[in-house]
Amino acid sequence: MEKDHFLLPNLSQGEMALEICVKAAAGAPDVLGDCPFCQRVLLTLEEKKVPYKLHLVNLSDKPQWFLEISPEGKVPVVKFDDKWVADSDVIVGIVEDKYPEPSLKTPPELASVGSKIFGAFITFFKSKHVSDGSEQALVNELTALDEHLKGHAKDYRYRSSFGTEAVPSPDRSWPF
Ligand SMILES: N[C@@H](CCC(=O)N[C@@H](CS)C(=O)NCC(=O)O)C(=O)O
Repeated sequence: MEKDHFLLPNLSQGEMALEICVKAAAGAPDVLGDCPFCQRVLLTLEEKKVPYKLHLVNLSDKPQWFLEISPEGKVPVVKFDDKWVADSDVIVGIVEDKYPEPSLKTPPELASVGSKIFGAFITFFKSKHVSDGSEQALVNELTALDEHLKGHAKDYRYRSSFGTEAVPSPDRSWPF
């Protein structure tokens, strides 16, 4: 299933939309699936207004053309200069280099903010004992992030170019 997304009203002559393969929702081939890695890349493209062409891939029944461009069978993959590139971290890095404005780079001093949440969540999720402290550890990490966000509101909010609503930067709100 393919959809064209052209956020810019017109592509300038010779400008190509990036192609991106992302996860389709289970049982709904036309709907974007619940892959946070894909969503991170899409948010980055949206914020930078990079035009893209979306390929929604059914990960339960991967088509052969997809396995040829993504041998590990993972999404997202994005085509840069005729080469398919995997891994959201790598993709976002390339997008940042190619389309620097607006900058979504995480300042080094903020790189570790929220980085323990995912691990704490997994520990809590797998916990077999209510009183093993994993719930409190997760609450502590979430509270620390909340406090940080409250104290750094200006670093995380800016006026969206789509309107007046302030939205968080996708990269800086990424907790993994
Ligand atoms: N490290 C990769 C992880 C990508 C990943 O694990 N994607 C999942 C979907 S959320 C996937 O494609 N899984 C393959 C499958 O479900 O068969 C990234 O950051 O892009």
